[in-house]
Amino acid sequence: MMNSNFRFPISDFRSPFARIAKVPVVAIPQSAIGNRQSTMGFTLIETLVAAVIISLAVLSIVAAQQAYHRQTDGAQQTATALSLANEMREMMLNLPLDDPATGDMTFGPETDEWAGTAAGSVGFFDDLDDFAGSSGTGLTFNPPINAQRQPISDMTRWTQQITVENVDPANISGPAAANGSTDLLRVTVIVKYVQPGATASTEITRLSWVVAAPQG
Ligand SMILES: [Ca+2]
Ligand SMILES: [Ca+2]
Repeated sequence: MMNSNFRFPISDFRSPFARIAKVPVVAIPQSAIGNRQSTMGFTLIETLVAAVIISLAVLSIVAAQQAYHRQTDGAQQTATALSLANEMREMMLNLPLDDPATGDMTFGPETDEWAGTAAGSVGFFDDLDDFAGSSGTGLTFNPPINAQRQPISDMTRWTQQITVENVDPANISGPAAANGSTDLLRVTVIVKYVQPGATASTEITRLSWVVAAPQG
């Protein structure tokens, strides 16, 4: 018969979870939990600030690209304009100051050299002052022409404006002298361009040089 006084000492009991139960519990400060939570997402303010910074960066890049393209376009236009001015200069290099047939009798194209337009007459010109045109004030070529006096038909936005004038030998960069009054001719080629979206042309470059009559 079982002794009813038997008592199992509960302190001697060893359950399988006893070791786990003895693992010390480390308390985590609330402040640490709070910091960790703050790194797990962005507030609305942070998102807005980031969006503004990114927008400013994108705008800066776009502005820099536009400035670069403007600079590149300007350099290309200047190079093209200089090339067109040089075409004109090359064409005129070997022309005398006076007409081979009539001498200095006519400042401008001789009668049989003017066909009504600059483009139609330029093939007949055989002295420098012919380029003063029938009015004596110069000629305009649009489309521009090359050194062989042919129109460059795919460059209709470009214009060569040429003036030929006598100058005082003591002041070759000064005001023009009366037509036919000196043995020095100043030739000026102004190259203009109609920018995309514009209706009027603007000057891109100009080239000017002085030619003296041969001595003797
Ligand atoms: Ca002539
Ligand atoms: Ca002439």
